[in-house]
Amino acid sequence: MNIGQKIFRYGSVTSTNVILKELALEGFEPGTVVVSVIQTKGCGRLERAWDSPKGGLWLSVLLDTGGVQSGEKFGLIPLMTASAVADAMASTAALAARLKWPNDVLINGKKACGILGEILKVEGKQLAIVGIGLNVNNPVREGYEFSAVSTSVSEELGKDADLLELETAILSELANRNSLLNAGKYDQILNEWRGLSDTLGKRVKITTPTEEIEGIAKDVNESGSLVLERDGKVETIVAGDCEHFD
Ligand code: BT5
Repeated sequence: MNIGQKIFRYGSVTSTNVILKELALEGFEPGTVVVSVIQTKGCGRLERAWDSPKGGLWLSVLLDTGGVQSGEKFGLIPLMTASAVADAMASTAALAARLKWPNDVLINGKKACGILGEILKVEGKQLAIVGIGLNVNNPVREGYEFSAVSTSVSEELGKDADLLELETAILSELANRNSLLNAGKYDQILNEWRGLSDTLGKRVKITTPTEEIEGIAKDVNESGSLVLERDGKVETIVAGDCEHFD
């Protein structure tokens, strides 16, 4: 099934990722999409809350990852999804988005979109759910710890954007990259991400559940991990929160 051939649309759900997981377990095929006007319990990574008021694009996509040759390549899914969102924003809203490792899409240095990837097995089939939260016509709410470092498409454009047009473009860009992933064209995914990256070349601080690491972001490796240079030594980081220093 093509991505977006079956789209479930809701006014309100807890989390589109949670609903899509239920649908996947019921047997709905890869390519199925869940979109909701609001989420009452939108989630970020590490069970953090994702603010999801009306006006944003909150969606999840069930991906077939049957062609992926090894589990470590699943780290490429957030990267290819971020590139898909950036390309869709460029083509539909003429916005030049940049990417922050591992899962953020920035406009003018502020987070406009977060991505939540999850892997699941249904009847022996390896699938992935990718959740995309893009602030579109919802001005970022004030009073949150993220307010000052976040933005939305409408804030950057100075006018509202067409939600459906953005959604369609994102699904089509994601379908292209999912095909690359299943065909083993990992370099193409990585090179595109590198070209859109705002992280590479910068001094960064990475916070993991156990430590804080500062260094220069050198590259992403073939499994999407960040390659960092610290005190002349090279380290790879699989997951963490990244802060950019200028
Ligand atoms: C993410 O997590 O950035 C992943 C967000 C994924 C959301 C989508 S919406 C559709 C699908 N369904 C879901 O339930 N989730 C996915 P993380 O990197 O952990 O960032 C979370 C942090 O971003 C929070 O702790 C806040 O500081 C901040 N944040 C929360 N809501 C935000 C928003 N609307 N815009 C910008 N930043 C936000």
